[in-house]
Amino acid sequence: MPYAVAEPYSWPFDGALAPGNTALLVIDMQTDFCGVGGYVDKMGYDIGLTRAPIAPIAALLAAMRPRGYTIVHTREGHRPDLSDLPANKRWRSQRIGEGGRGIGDAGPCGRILVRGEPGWEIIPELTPLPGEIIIDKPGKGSFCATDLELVLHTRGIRNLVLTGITTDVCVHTTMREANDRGFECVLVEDATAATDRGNHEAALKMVLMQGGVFGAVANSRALIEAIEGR
Ligand code: C5J
Repeated sequence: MPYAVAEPYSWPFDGALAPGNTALLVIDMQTDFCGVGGYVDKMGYDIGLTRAPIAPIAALLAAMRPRGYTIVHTREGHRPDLSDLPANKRWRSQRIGEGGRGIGDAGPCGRILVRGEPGWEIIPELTPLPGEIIIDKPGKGSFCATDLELVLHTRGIRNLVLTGITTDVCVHTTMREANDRGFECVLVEDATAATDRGNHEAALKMVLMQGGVFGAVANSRALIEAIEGR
């Protein structure tokens, strides 16, 4: 059975790891979250932290793409008319943004987290290939107000490998949403990152409680070894 070495249990729970039932989720690897001049950069956080997962994600893509695994990329962002941007989300973002600029306002990479703007694009290092699934989401979770669940069920996906940024916000929210929907989740510790190292560590620890309350935690090397059958 192809299990990956993981904590607090070898993943997936039943050893059923296969291209037909497993998807790689690459969450919000957008310029606004990890690029120079993007939203996170302009809020004053260290994009060295949010860029750290790029190489491990690229390694997972390199292992999973040729074997036929489903690849799903997500982008957090809002309609240009901001009709899907709750007032409280905008207000909070303006409290911390440089010069009072928040989501929807103009920045060095275009309007912050607005669909079609340069900052909203997925970074060039992880550009989706033709045919890969892209989910545009207005919220932190990837299941809220999207068709992700339908797409995964239609493909027969049961296992989710979660990567991307940020561990404590969009990745965790997505993992919790997925777990409650019956998906078997693993969070890849070196292929995720937060804007705060302590929050990343805490988010990993939360997964480990209660026998794996939301799933498991593994590193990219262990997953690649399982995927490659080593
Ligand atoms: C945040 C995300 N942190 N992708 N978004 O606002 O985690």
